[in-house]
Amino acid sequence: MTILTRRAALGAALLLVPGIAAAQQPGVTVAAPWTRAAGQGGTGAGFMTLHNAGTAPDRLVSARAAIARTVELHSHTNDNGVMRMRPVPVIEVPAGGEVQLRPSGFHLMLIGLAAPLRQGERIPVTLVFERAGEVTVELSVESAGARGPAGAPAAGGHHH
Ligand SMILES: [Cu+2]
Repeated sequence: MTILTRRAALGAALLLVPGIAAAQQPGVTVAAPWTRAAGQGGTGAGFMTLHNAGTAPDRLVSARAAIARTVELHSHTNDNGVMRMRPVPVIEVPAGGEVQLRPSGFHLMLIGLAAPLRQGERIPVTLVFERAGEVTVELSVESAGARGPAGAPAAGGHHH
């Protein structure tokens, strides 16, 4: 991958123009946020694609939702054949790139649901980015076994 070298080059470029970089940061956009039906008191998972049109990397540092007691950032790793979720402190969004939150990958974990997530509903969640600040999205609730958002293009597709 060339991301590390590109990051290094961008980092050097930003050092030359301190103060300007932040003002030029167009921020992060979110595509196809969705979740699965889940029961009251249980946990839900949030999935979406984070696009960073900016020239500097950004990081998702936290998230919150009125419907959940707490929202954690999780990764999903294959530990000798056993899939495990674990909290991560941040999710990196590369400059000029994107990161996907999806089943078996990074995701939001909505813990302690105050109400059920019912298919067809939309659940507001506020994402907090290091640079882009707060971005509120609505998770579209799909069926309990869904592998992706309804009506979305194939994985990797873009909404416009
Ligand atoms: Cu999780």
